[in-house]
Amino acid sequence: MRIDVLTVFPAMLDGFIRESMLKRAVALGKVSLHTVDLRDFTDDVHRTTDDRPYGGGPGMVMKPEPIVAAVEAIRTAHSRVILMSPQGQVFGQGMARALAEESHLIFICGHYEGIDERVRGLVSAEELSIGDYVLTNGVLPAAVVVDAVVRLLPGVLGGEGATEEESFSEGLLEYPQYTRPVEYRGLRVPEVLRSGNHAAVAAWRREQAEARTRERRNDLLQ
Ligand code: 9D3
Repeated sequence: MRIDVLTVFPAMLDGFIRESMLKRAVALGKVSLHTVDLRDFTDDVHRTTDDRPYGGGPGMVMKPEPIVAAVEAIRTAHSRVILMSPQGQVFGQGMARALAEESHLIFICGHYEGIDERVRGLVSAEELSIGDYVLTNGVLPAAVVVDAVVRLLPGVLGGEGATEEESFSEGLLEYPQYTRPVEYRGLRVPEVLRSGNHAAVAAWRREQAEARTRERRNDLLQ
């Protein structure tokens, strides 16, 4: 898979890539990840990427030309173009699974008050949000989506991914986990986990996952 992330803050993402699981995926050749500086697609001496909004109002709007030029330079017939935006469809594990099937993803990150509305249609972008809270720009949202997608690529998590996704796709929260020591500050690890009875362990985990989901995230059970 190839991923390009278009932003005026490429260094923000480069740091994340260098320090995360993404570095391993890149080293293994599972993904080629590129940050693209939108300023490289400007043609004025000031390398301008934003301008004042028509109709007035506070802040600046991202100009269409650098973004459209960058997408047109990078895209192929097989590219899926994703505009990170608070107005987008809310990203979830289902979308992560769908995006993991693609061969080329292009993420556009906004800054300032937003992006000129004409961009979306001109590059046939779908809009994605990561949830209902206000961030200062789209770089962290793009990093969130890239992280969720890349970890699903075959071989990135050494094959654990698939199994874990199955349990997530059942729509339950995870069961509680314990490691040594068996007693810590007077708190003991549940006996069943040390019983060696695999069927009993599986049943206990299932009950715990269901009880947790009911208490904390009843919406997932609906
Ligand atoms: C405060 C400015 N807002 C009113 C004019 C609009 C606005 C523009 C740009 C609000 C946030 C942003 C920056 N956020 C994103 O680009 C973004 C985002 C988010 O803030 N929350 C959840 N998902 C996403 S995806 C992109």
